[in-house]
Amino acid sequence: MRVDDPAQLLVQAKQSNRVALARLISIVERGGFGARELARLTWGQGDNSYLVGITGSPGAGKSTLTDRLISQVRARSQEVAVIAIDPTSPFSGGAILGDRVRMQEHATDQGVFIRSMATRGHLGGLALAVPDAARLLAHVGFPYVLIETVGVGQVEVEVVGAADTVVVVMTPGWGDAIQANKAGLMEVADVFIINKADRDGARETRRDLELMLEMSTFEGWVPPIIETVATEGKGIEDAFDAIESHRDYLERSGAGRRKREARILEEFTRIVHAEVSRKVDQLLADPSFQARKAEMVSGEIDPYSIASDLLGFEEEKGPESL
Ligand SMILES: Nc1nc2c(ncn2[C@@H]2O[C@H](COP(=O)(O)OP(=O)(O)OP(=O)(O)O)[C@@H](O)[C@H]2O)c(=O)[nH]1
Ligand SMILES: [Mg+2]
Repeated sequence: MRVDDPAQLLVQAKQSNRVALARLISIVERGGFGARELARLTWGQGDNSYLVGITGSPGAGKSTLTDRLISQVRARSQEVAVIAIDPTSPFSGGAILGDRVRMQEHATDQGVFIRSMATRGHLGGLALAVPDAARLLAHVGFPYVLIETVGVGQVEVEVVGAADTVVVVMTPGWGDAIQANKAGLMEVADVFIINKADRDGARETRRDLELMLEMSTFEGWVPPIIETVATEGKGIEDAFDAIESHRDYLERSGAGRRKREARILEEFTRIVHAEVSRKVDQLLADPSFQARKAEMVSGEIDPYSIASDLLGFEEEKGPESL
């Protein structure tokens, strides 16, 4: 047996073996063959799990808030897994340590699994690693999965936007609502949290948000705005209630099922893109291409022709062809 055999680890992880689960997350993180094998093993199950995405600007208090939400889930005797995505730091260092410290209260609780995840090795990056990780956690039986990510880049917004409920965390002051709007977070938000409401400016942020919401159109669900002071545990029950209300809404209206279907199709598209890109890398590394590269560089043949040959495409002629 391979040390990192996904099937074997999966059996162990389902028996609440946290070391095995941590190893599986590392497999997801690395991407490649192991991650693909794992995706095959976990596909199509875990529909009973609820995925909550928590995003917002750096330092908004996402981890502190997540820590408090864990307590809410645990108070209902449910198990919860948390993945904190760490897309930027080159080593699994600072940010991860910070997250761990902030969620340390739960470190000895067997019903809580917390992991930071970096996705640099993964060819599909964040876009594939996050759904892979969420599916894995659902598969091993966590009814609640929380994903924390900094909502700055387009891919991150897309990824977190695929969660069942998307929580966007802001802080008082005039900047955050505008930044969130620019980042495209307004379209994916299901619940807004104004954290650090102990600071000045919470009312202004609420007003900014309300104005932006007035200019948007909603079908069925209007995102509520909840104020919290995560460090003091204030407003946390309201925040959790808002998440649960959104969940009820998704179930009642059928929007939840549509969202999940859209998520699968989107994931599929990403997988195809990643697979094609992997194939292209293989072709470019092939020795037969190296010879042609010399012809291209010396001006004997143009790059378009080589690209067509390489990919096995017939060149399409006609006004509509790209
Ligand atoms: N005053 C105040 N400070 C808070 C509140 N919530 C969190 N903080 C503090 O804000 C800082 C950042 O909190 P984190 O929970 O790490 O924020 P984050 O959004 O997870 O940060 P990154 O993951 O690094 O983007 C910490 O020093 C917290 O103690 C709050 O409600 N009020
Ligand atoms: Mg954090």
